[in-house]
Amino acid sequence: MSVDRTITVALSKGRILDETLPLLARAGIVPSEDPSRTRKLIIGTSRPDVNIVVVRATDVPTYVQYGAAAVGVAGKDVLMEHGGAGLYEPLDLGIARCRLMLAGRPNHAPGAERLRIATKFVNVTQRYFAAQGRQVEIIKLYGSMELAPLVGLSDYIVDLVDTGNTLKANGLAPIELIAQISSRLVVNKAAMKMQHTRIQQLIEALRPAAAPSP
Ligand code: PRT
Ligand code: MG
Repeated sequence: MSVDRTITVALSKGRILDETLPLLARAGIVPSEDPSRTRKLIIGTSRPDVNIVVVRATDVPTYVQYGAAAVGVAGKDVLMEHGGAGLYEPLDLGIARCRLMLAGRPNHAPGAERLRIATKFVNVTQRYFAAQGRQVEIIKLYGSMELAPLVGLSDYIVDLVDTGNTLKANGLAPIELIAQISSRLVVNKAAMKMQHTRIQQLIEALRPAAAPSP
């Protein structure tokens, strides 16, 4: 970990970027070009000591874990799946809210064999069913999970649900709530020590914009 004067913030395109930029703006941090339009991956900001990097949502914890970005914003779903090694999670930003759910066809009667669950959240799903002593077979997918029960690939899926429209459009229904999800500020543990003042200032600047603690 270098004693760097710059704080790099890792964000992902899409809803996290869209909902984080207003929070950063209130903390006085405005990107020097539109991160959703530029092809640049490292973007300067109105603060000479703060850069933004744009990475895949699932890669945010990895960049922060290894200190390539001192801080980042990631969904709790992504953090649960990553495991959180090397990360502090000081702030619930209350943005990009949704629910991680078990879902399936409403009248589906599973066979006698082990339940098959299609998901990209393999670790979370494994832990969820293991904690209940339920034996399942997990089928890893990278997207379009809703298709799996329709074509007989799986009995159920574990996926994120917001409005429920995607499930409904595919004749699926939510079955069990696994976790309430929102996006969190994550901080590299070593950076939290080495750049403590700078990072603590950033946390405090973002805190008023964040979700009120429940
Ligand atoms: O898209 P990419 O593969 O690059 O990565 P990603 O899908 O992880 O990124 P992105 O931007 O789609 O999601 C980033 C984060 O937003 C997630 O990690 C969640 O924490 C959060 N979030 C909030 C959501 C949703 N709401 C959401 N509705 N992420 C995904 N969805 C999808 C869901 O997977 C399903 O396909 O939207 C669909 C369901 O929406 P409804 O409204 O039809 O229920
Ligand atoms: Mg997506």
